[in-house]
Amino acid sequence: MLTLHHLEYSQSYRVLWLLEELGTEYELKLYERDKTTRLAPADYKAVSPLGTSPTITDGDLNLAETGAIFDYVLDKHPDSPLRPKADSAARTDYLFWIHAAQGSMMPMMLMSIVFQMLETKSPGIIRPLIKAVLGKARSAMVKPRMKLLLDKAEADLAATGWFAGDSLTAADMMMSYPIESAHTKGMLEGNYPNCEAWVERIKALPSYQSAKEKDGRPSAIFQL
Ligand SMILES: N[C@@H](CCC(=O)N[C@@H](CS)C(=O)NCC(=O)O)C(=O)O
Repeated sequence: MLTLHHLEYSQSYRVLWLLEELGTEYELKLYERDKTTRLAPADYKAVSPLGTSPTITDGDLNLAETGAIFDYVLDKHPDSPLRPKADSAARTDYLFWIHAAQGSMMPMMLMSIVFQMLETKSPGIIRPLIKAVLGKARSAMVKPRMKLLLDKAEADLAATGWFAGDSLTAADMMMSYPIESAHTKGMLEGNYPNCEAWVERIKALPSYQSAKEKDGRPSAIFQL
């Protein structure tokens, strides 16, 4: 049976949500973060090929990377509407957002976290210099790219309230981590009503709620 190795406070909740929405049978193994480093503990590192969460095992298979896990699970449910068919009208938007989530939004979020770490952990004497350099990188790259992505998300959600087609797909699930993170950071307030409404829409879904219950903790956004 498929086992989801789920690290607390991590983007692994998206896989949990996918499994709950599909109503498929699976086993859930919860792991706590290392109290000092906040990274995955040694037993998690041992089970995951990259040491990162999410990771699934299924018989001899051992698979990391959220996108790869989504495709593996969806391949086992070929008729699920969560992945619009190749010839459907929703397919292009589906492909765009499922890849933009991991390929464009998550890297910007990761850069923000790393910049923040560099600022807080750099020695006091050079901190003002580090802050000034990182501030420039933020203004030149991170903020404008995030704005373009959020503007497009806002425009695309206007049509149906979903990222691809007129119902929930795996693209919405993949986008949940970056958009909820932006929401938690106050980046949506005032400017992105469609994104804010979408956050409320996904939170109301029974599968999202049961995933959060199984997660057992509020998903802390922006952790490495
Ligand atoms: N691109 C990877 C990123 C995985 C990742 O960085 N996961 C974080 C949790 S949000 C993690 O495992 N952190 C703990 C660690 O690196 O030890 C994916 O989508 O699966």
